Amino acid sequence: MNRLFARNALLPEGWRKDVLIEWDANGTIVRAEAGAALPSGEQVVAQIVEYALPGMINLHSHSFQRALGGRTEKAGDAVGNLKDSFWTWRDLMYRFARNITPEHIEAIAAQLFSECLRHGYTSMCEFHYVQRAPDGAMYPRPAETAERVIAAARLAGIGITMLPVLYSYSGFGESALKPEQKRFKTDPQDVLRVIEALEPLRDAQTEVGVAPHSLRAASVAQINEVLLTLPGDRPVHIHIAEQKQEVQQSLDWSGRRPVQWLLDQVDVNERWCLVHATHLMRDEVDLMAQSGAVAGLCPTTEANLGDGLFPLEDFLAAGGRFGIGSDSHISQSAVEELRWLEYGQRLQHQRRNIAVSAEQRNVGDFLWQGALQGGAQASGRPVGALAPGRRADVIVLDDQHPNLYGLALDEVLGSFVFCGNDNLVKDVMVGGRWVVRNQQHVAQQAIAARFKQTLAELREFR
Ligand code: NGQ
Ligand code: ZN
Repeated sequence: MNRLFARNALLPEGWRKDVLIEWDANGTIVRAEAGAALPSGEQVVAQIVEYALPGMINLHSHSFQRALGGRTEKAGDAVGNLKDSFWTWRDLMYRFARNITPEHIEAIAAQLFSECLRHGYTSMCEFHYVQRAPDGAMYPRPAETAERVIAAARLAGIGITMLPVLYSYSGFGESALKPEQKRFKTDPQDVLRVIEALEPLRDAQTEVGVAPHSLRAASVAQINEVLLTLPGDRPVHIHIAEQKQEVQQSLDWSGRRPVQWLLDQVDVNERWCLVHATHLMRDEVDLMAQSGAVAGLCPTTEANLGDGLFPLEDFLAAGGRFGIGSDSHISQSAVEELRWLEYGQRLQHQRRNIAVSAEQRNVGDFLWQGALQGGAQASGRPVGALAPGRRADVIVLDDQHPNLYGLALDEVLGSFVFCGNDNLVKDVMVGGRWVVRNQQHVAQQAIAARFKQTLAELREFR
């Protein structure tokens, strides 16, 4: 029976009581009504839960980096001022990417996706750039590695937006790729070929967009060339203004900052997700907010890599849209991203309760609902709300956990997002199918065994 009865459910308009959710055979919600009667008699087959909310969208993922976790947290040989930085981390990551196989890519992604599901995410946006073989040749199947990541999403049962990456240069001004970037090399024609090869895989759980890696790795002319051919409704993601050095290089080369430069030269609109956008001037904040693009914020990775803090308060005041991603996957928890997002702002401004609006003063509710809306927009898929026409992507909280005892409804998300470190996500449904039951992923053992084997094979990468 395709129905769920939630004594409390988070609808777009807020928490509502006695919500009956029904979906069709394809996993799309056909009904989500508050104040419904508890199904009785023959209909009691409905499942009854206490707290149901829409699963979160993870709008920025490089899934293979999950296997690097914990292995880059040791200081290198600092010589003079050459301290560890984003760029030294990137060298390690490149070395790790050098020899991974399509099988490894699939195994790591499946593990990651099962973990993301257990921690509240029901959709991923995969910013996918390891597209060539270790020797730099194209695989016989141009979408080989992208297909592996999609296969992993299907195995784990998570929704996915695959974003094949355009990656041609090592820096501003079209400088040649470095040898260690040869597995990433694509030009507009390569990317369009991959997108075409993925076309038959598009379905209710799978969308395909594109991702110019950054203004360092793709030129404006190339970006516009790809956009000319890509259907107008597909999402477009780009890394931008993450590091101060990148902003400086952009200024040196073009006289403009990266976000200024992009907004000047390219039609950036609602289909765009600007990932990180950490280092912005006030006018860039306003222009970016006005563009309708989503800010793709990845607080745990941005902290881990020493990026800086996004000007969230100004951006929200300007009407900007945001979503969250776990990027390098140093964390797989939606709660942790949202918590860090707010805490970064509190530490910076030395105030409290910053991610709120006049209409929504509960920080947890504001963050969860905001990241759902922005994430759904960035994913290009009908997700992020318990409403007709959206996917039946639902997480159920553990109402037996002490952190949820004795709370008013408008305190539930405050506790979920800010209180303690236990995982309160108990059951997870994607497209109407349960994929996490009682905190266990349904294919956890097989997926973990393959991941363990993969890590054993990738032990030595330095
Ligand atoms: C990436 N990650 O593509 O994995 C990047 C690092 C780069 C983040 N930006 C590489 N967090 O930007 O050149
Ligand atoms: Zn990234």
